Order: sequence, then structure tokens, then C-alpha cells
Amino acid sequence: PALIRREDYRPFPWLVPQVSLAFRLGLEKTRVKSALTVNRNARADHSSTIRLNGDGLTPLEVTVDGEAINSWSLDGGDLMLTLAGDSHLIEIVTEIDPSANSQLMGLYASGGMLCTQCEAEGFRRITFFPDRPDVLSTYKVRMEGPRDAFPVLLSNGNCVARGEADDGTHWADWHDPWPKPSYLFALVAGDLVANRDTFITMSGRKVDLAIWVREGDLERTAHAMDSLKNSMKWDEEAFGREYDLDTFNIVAVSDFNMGAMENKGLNVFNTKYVLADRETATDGDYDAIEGVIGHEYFHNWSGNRVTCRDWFQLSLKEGFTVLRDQLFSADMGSAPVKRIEDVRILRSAQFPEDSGPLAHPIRPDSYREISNFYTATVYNKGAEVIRMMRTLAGPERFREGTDLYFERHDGEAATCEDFVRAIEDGAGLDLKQFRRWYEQAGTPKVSLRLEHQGDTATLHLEQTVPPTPGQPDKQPVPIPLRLALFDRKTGRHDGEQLVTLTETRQSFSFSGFSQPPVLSVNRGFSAPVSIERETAPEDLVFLAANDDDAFARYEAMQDLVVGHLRGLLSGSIGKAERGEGREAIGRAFAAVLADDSLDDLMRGELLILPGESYLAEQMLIADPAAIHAERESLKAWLGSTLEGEFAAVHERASAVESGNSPEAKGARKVKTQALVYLAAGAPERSAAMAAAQYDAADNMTDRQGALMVLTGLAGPERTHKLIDFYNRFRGNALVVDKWFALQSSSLHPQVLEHVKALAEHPDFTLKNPNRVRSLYMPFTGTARGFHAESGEGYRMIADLILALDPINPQTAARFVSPLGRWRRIEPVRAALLRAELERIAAAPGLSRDTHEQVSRSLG
Ligand code: BAL
Ligand code: ZN
Repeated sequence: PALIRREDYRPFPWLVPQVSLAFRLGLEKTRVKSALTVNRNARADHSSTIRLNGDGLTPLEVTVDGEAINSWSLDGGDLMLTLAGDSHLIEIVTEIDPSANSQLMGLYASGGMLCTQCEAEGFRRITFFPDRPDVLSTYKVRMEGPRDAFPVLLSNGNCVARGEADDGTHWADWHDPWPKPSYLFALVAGDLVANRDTFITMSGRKVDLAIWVREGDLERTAHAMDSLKNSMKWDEEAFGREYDLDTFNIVAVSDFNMGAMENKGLNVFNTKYVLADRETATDGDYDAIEGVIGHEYFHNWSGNRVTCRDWFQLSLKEGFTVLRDQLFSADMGSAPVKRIEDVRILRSAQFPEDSGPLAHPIRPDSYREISNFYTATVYNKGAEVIRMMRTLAGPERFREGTDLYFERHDGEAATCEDFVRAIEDGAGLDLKQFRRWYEQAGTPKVSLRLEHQGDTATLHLEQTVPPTPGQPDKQPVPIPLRLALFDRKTGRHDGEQLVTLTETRQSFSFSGFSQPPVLSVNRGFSAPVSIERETAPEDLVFLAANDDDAFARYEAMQDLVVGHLRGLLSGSIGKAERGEGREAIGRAFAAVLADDSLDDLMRGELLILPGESYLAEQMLIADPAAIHAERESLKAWLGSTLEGEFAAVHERASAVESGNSPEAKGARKVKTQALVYLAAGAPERSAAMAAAQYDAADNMTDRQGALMVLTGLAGPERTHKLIDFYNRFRGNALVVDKWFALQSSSLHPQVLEHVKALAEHPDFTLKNPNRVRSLYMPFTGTARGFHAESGEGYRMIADLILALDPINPQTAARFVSPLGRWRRIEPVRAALLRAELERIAAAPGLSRDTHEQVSRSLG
């Protein structure tokens, strides 16, 4: 497959101001008639040929200006036409079979309904079209189909007419007045019911809102509707963005590759991010729904009104929209806890990507299959990069920058450079050097040392950006670090400062310290870097207890544990000194458990141990089994040493009245955490408590938490509760997904055998991405399963990729990255991983998606 390069971008030679699409809908046969008005693009190089992208399509009829022509040709699926003049009307008829579309890209059938997914390049599987984001058109859509099968007909924009015919069919006309690229096209036809509401915009316009689901799911849409209305209001207040159509529709679909999709006026969602009630959804699910509903809604401006010039600019809309959804969720709940969660996701998903074979800048330079670039780097690091601009400018000036961006580029297909320039001009920043964040891959490392002399503390900083594939040499980037220097006697500091490290090496001095202060740095995680420093455990214990920045408190707890485990794993701390390190950690945990000034949501964050993938990142070469064993051993020590404290927390939290309050949510969080530590340190006691929590649960958070703990333990309660859970919720696909995921992520020594057996379960299918992900994604994080010394776990994932690739290449390719970590893993496992990658690479007929990921991983 060809390599597509950013520097090769050229504007399309033709404009397509108007598109009319007429669909005769059927599950097995849908006929599509398109009419494109095309005009020569004066801003592009002249070409009398027009390339209309197609993927698996056959043109049944082609006319130009009403005349049937047969002088067309196909070039690798694309339809090539020669046009004599400057303006033409092209009409094309195609036919597709949605029921055969297992890739879930383009128009496909899901449980008797029809729906679409066009981003990034799915529209070309529906009709021939210049399927690139810089071709903007207004769309008129006629949908026609059997009324019985498809009583609801939806597309983008506003419904302008509908009617019925005598033959049992009916039709609807939709008109979207806002020019958009083809990737934002959508239609849905099916037997659906709606939760309806209205929203009055800031200028007083009434918008009809509807969330469309299957009949039995209606009662689980209330939280999604609240989240939508909160998003609409928040975007008006926080970014001055008002909604711009008369209707806003959301449809929930159970077969979906992504989380959701921001099609103009018709968002299509994975059911996972719509449906919730207390009995079936956890607190985490509720938060995720709020975040994703917000994310897709915010795209209406950051993505739709201002779209991307080409797919290299994906972070323009995704990075910015992730930042917007993060700020929204922070405002809806606990901002410090949200920030910690965001950083945890970045560290567990993006840091490994940035240090592995698939590393790429947030604005990539080349790709073969764009679906492979919907990554944590483009999304989450992209958000961090824009957040740094906000930190440098301050929120008010940043807002001036975003206002200017929306004003300048409304209705356009823009670039990341356009965004940076708008922030520069609007916020009054110089971002010349900052642009390197868009160009360079790799997580910068900042090593620091604090020196004290007389009354002056001097901070010596040094940055390195590690080499990544195709980028051996790196330039320093500007790194904004929020910091505070604490007086260790008073436990206070004289105010936070922002220093920006712009050179490779730089020092900053602070006077007025008769004693060496305690440094709190990268507060709020002001820069997405990894900090390397030698900090005395007592200083970390001090910060964990005293820092007034919540993230820095969390970070001190993490550093305390990371330093201890890394020291043991690398041999720099002898086993004899293990006890000393544990004592310090134990004291910090005891203080967190006893601290009355903490709410439980925050307490829960401070009690989370650094994850195994983050710990692996801290090692040059990781031994997953050793990391797992050392981490579990610490957990067990904490569980037994603090058994009384954990049991007391569980008892106190169990008495908190259940409900949706932050207190109740926090109580649920620490309750299950207590069980997790007790499971490691006092397993029998924990099993009894978990079984009781399971039985008493009136909500999914408690029930799932208890079952998670039991699933990792041996004993009869494990089997009893797993059977009970399945029987209680069988038929509810989202909860059955949880049942699969709990078993495939478990600490149980036989996790591999369990996953193998679950793959034969009648409810398992390779056709549904949620089900595939629920069984296999958590498994890739298990030391005893995926990283089993025999290599059987690696083989299982390689077999999955090979079986799934012909069905759904986009989802299959997502499983390559866990195998690609071989360079950073000890040699025995590295060889096994490589062998599996080579086996996949040698398979005939591999998709472009999987082929690209495997060859980069072998690289
Ligand atoms: N645009 C694809 C799904 C999302 O990021 O919203
Ligand atoms: Zn998005």
C-alpha cells in the first residue's frame, strides 16, 4: 500500500458545492443515486480529470449533464471521469449490500437497522466521491424504504419533508444547510424510539433534541440527555459556541468500531456511551457517557464548522475537542480527580505509544491507513499540547485565541498551523519554538536537581527528547512547569510560579530560603513530560500529605511507589532494604486513609498504585513477570499491614447512603479499593467481604467491584457470583461485555485458560467490536496471561488478529500494538513477540490496516 505524505498535499482540482443523494434502502440491497454539482477550483492546479474515490463499488449508471457516458474508467476502485468544461452535473448510481458489510465502515446493518460510519474514508464505500475533508458540500438527502422495517428515517441537518406511498414504503427529505466534508455524512433507518427534549440556545432559539434507541432501552437514556443539555450550555459559556440547527439527534448502535461519531446534527453512538442506569452502569460508565456526549457535541464547532484540511491535521479537531471535553467534565464534577484520571490515561496509553515502534508526532508526516492514526497521541497528547498553550496564555487570553480561531476559520478546512497562528494572534503568545510539539514524537524527559546555598535554592533542569522512528535527532521544546517551593517547617509555600524550560539546560534561582525547600513541580501536570529526579522518600511523604495541588499529591504517592519498585527491580535497592521503602509507603498510605480533610473521591486516587504498563515504561528493559510479582507483593504487604485500616474504611464507606452524590460515589470508590488491597493481603477476609458487597449491591459499581475482586481469587464464591452475574444480566449486551472483561482482566493464575474457554462461549462473536474488545483488550494487560512465559498469550492475540482481520480490519489492527512492545521487553519474551509479528506479516491477504501496524512494529 502507498505511503501518503503530508508534504504532498494539493488542493482538489474541483469544488463540489452541492450534493443530492437518493437512497432506496434495504438491508441486503440499497440503491444510491448521487448528483454532484462540480465546478473547477480556481485555487488548484487545472485538471480535466476528476477522481471520485470508491471502495468496492461498481458504477451502474454514470451521466454528465444528463448524458449517459461510458468513457469512465476505474483506477484502484476510484472512478475517473474526464470533464470538458468548468461546471458540470455528475450523476452516479451504485448498489451496496449493507448486510455484508462486516467492516462497519460505510453503510451497514446492525440488528435490523441501517446506519453509517464515514470517518475517515467510509463514504467511498457508499458512493463515488472526492472523499477528503477539504471538499465541502451542502447535502440534500432523500431516504426511501419499507415503513415496517424502517419506521424512522434520519440524516444530517433538518427534516424538510416526509411522505408515504401506497406500496408500504415511506420517505423523508433531509437538508443540511452547513457545508461539510463527506466524512460527516450520516443516515440511520430503523425501528427506534426517542427520548425527546428541547434546549433553548443563548440567542433564544429552540432546538429539538432526540436520543434514539431500541424500545427496551429508552429508560436508560436519561443520563445521556442530561449530559447533552449540560454540554450545550457549557459550550456557550466556556467557549461562546451556540448550536446551529433546529434538531440534534443521537442514535445508539450496538455494532460500532469507535466510541461515537460527530456527524453533523446526527451523532451516532456506540450504545456503551449512551445507555446507563444504576443497576447496569458503573460510576465510571456514567462519567464516560458524560465525557463522550460532550466530546461529540463539542465537535459541532471544533471539527464540523471548522474542519480539517487533510487527515494529517486530525489533532486539530481531536486534540482540541479532547481538551474541551476534559474541561467540561472537570466543571461537571471534581476537577482535581478528573485531571488525575486524564494523566493516568495518558501515561498508560500514550507514553508507551510514544516510546514504541508506533510513535508519531501529534501531526503525523505520513501514513498508509489513516484509521491507524486515531491514537492516544493524536487525541490525548494533542489535548495536552493545546492545554500547554492555555497554561502559557492563561484561560482568558486563551479564550481570545479560540474565539479568533473560530471566527477566522468558520466554514473552512483548516490546519494545525492555522490553529497555532490564531492562538498566537488572539492570545498574544510567541509560539515559534512551541510548534516543535507538533513536529516531534517522543515524550520529553526532564531531569532536575535542586541545589541550596545560603538563602538561595537553584533548580537545574535538563531536557532530552528521545529518538523515535524516523526522527533520530530532536530539538528542545518549550516545557511550562508550574512549581512551588515549600518551607518544610511551616508546610507552606509563597505562591506558585510558572517557569518555562526552553533550552536543553537551564537553571532558575529562588531566594529567601534559609533551609533547603521541598520542591513541588509539574503541578497539575502542566507539561506532558516525564520528570526524573532523586527525591528523598521523606520529601515525597511530605508532599503527599501537604501539597495544596491535588495532582502533585497524587504524583508524590506515585513517585514514592515507582522509586521503590524501580529500585528493587533494577537491583539498585537490595532486597534487604525492601522493608525500609515499604515502611515509608505504608506511612503515606496510613496518612491518606486517616486524613479527614480528603474527600473519598480524592482519597481513592491517592490509593491507586502505579500500573504495570507505567512501571514498565520506567525500565529500559522490562520483565513483566517481575514487575507484576513485585507490585503484587507490595499490595499484599499493604493489605496485611493496614488490614484494620482498610476494613474500617470499607465499613465506614458501606454506611454512606447510596445515590448519585459525590460522597456516595467516593464511598463506592474506596470501598472496592479496600477490597483490592485486602484481597492481596487477607484474601479470605476479602472474599467474604466482597461476596457480602456483591449481595448487598443496589448498583453496578459495587457489584462489579466486588465481582472483580472475587474473579481474581480462588474459591467457591468466585464461581457462584460469576454465574449469578451472568444469569442476572444475560441478554444485556453491555453488561455481558463486563462479564467477559472481568474474567479476561483478572489476577487469577488461570486467566489464559479462562479466556480460551470464553472464546467458545455462545455469547462470544468476532462480529461485534465491543464483545471482541471486552474479551481480548483487558487480557493484553495481564502479566500471567498475555505475558505467560510459554508465549501462549502472545499466540492467542496473534491468532485473534488473523481471524478478525478479514472481518473487521480496523478493530484487528488495534491489537497489534501490545505485540509491538518487544524491544522494551526481556529477551525471551521479545523473541516470542517478534515471532508472532512475523507470523502475522507472512499471512496472505492482510488488510492495509494490519499490514501497516505489523510492519511498523517489526521496523
Ligand atoms: N471523530 C471520530 C470520533 C471522535 O473522536 O469523536
Ligand atoms: Zn473526536
